[in-house]
Amino acid sequence: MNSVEETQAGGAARAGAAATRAGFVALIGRPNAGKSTLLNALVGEHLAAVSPKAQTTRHRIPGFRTEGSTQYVFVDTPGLLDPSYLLQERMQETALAALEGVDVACWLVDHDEPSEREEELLRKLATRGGTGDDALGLPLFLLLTKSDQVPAAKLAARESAWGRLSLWADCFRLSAMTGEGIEELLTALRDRLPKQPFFYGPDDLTDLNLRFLAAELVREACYDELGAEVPYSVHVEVSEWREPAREGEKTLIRATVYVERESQKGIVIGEGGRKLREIGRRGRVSIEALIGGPLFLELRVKVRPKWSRRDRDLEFFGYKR
Ligand SMILES: Nc1nc2c(ncn2[C@@H]2O[C@H](COP(=O)(O)OP(=O)(O)OP(=O)(O)O)[C@@H](O)[C@H]2O)c(=O)[nH]1
Ligand SMILES: [Mg+2]
Repeated sequence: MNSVEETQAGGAARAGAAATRAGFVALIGRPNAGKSTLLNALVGEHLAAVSPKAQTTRHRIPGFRTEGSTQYVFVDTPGLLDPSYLLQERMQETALAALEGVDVACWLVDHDEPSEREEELLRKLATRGGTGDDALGLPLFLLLTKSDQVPAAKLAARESAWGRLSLWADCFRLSAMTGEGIEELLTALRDRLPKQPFFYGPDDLTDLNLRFLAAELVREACYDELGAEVPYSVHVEVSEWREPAREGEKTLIRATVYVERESQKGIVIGEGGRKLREIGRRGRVSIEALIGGPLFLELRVKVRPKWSRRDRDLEFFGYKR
């Protein structure tokens, strides 16, 4: 995958006579704020894993939306928190690195007021690129999410508490469920994107590969099916992907669900293999929607002790520094 900076440098070099606008928009915020749900709504495809459990996203997930002469490159990120073990540290690094080179950062909130740490980060971002007189500043949009489930009075109080920071280029009340605010957000973002050629084909939705996306959907199924703690110990790798040889045949995907302890392996498999079958069924349905055809999904479970706390395992699984 190209880094944002490399891609943007290429884009800028080709700019000039461009009649198009294109640019990068980061979605950042606390875990569970609704970033991945919004990314999927903006792109119109279930690219990013979503779950009611916090800390679902672990990687930078780009999703594209091309509309007429505008190309939005949205970047979903892991939720920002105080890391307490190595995987969480990697997730924070990934989220902050995803802000490099973006044109706009959307700060998503589903909570009432900023913490000191959040305020500090946002102030830093708002003056990104310099200090004093040459401060460039990253345009920050405040997105109050889940507006369909928050009473209007509460949303208004939330808006004024966050508004007091006086850092915002714009503010929106949004619901990824009803679509409230999405068109308004897109219009405001468009005006902030540089006039330059598209970075990707107009039909492209992401530059992530299908193996990665499929593994994420199996992991999402694990979040749905497994109790409180186990999903945090789950990593999924696709080991084999076989396209159908003939029309009417199924795609074959073999994937491994890694956990950290023998007891977790038992939980993932479940009595008589029932849990794993249900994870497989959910994962298959999501992946079939993504690839647009029938799938045979084979899962197995392996223990990799304490992988979420070990540097070498994290690197092996692609959680890069
Ligand atoms: N009612 C309602 N629920 C929402 C909305 N957006 C997200 N949710 C729910 O909020 C929960 C968290 O959503 P995610 O999109 O996974 O949140 P996230 O910010 O990506 O979370 P992390 O990846 O953990 O940082 C899920 O249960 C979503 O279904 C919304 O607009 N309305
Ligand atoms: Mg997410």
